[in-house]
Amino acid sequence: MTKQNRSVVILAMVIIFALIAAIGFLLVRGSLQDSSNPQSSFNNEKVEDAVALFSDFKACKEKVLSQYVNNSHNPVSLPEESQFFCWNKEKETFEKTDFGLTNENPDLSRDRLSKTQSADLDSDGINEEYILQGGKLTIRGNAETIWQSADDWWVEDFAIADSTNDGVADINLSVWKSGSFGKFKPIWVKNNDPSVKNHFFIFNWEDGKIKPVWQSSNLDAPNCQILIDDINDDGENEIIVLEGDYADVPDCSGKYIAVWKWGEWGFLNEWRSEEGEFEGMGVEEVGENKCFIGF
Ligand SMILES: [Ca+2]
Ligand SMILES: [Ca+2]
Ligand SMILES: [Ca+2]
Repeated sequence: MTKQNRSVVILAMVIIFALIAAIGFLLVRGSLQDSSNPQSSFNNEKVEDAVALFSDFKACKEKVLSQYVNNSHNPVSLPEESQFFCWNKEKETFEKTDFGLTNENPDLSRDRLSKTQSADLDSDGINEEYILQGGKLTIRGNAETIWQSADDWWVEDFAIADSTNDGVADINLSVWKSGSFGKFKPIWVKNNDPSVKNHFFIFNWEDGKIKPVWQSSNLDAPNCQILIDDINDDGENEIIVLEGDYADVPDCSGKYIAVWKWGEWGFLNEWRSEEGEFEGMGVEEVGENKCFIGF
């Protein structure tokens, strides 16, 4: 090799080494910037590990919930911008109604941390306790735990009432979980989207056990709160939900109030409010009417 050739080879090696060093520096810098942003790990759609996505979601959720610790058990005084919606029999629709303010109604408190309901759904004459705490629903009876929601679910809210109008009280859950389907996905779906989305699940007691009755796939908007009541006085229950926005995840803040009704195999949307900001909602009897309130 001539002296000139040797110089060219050395120069080429120096250039290649400098390029590798520059690329390496940029890669390291990029990954540090990513990890320094706490949101990035949750929003990173490229992570296809459902377990990792759910555990990120749960950690964020617990962080958000801790902000509500101090005021979670206080009754809510209705702020001035509260909105009342009542069924108008003549027009056959829900209408925003001006009733002025109702103050300090403890039934309207929305507890973001825990919620307990008692009901005898297995008809043994003794009430079971349905306890929601830290994203987990536990059913207890005779001082024993009868059932618990899955570890890879976050239960946002629940309601015990006959949502399917078949005369049997249902356990209705608003659940966050990773993946649109459970163990069995429809054959026409190639890839199960692993992102954490909100679902509506219904369970019943059957032969002394809790059995799934109906489970939605990913909902278009998350249900932050569920109420079940016959809100238009037709003898059948409606489901009134406080709909949030996936953009607010891990928080769930109300943007719309929507009324749904059980159809033959799923829920049909009957009505939706205009966009607003609702911290919570409640049902209240106003004269002969039953109205729901967004506050
Ligand atoms: Ca019972
Ligand atoms: Ca039912
Ligand atoms: Ca009804």
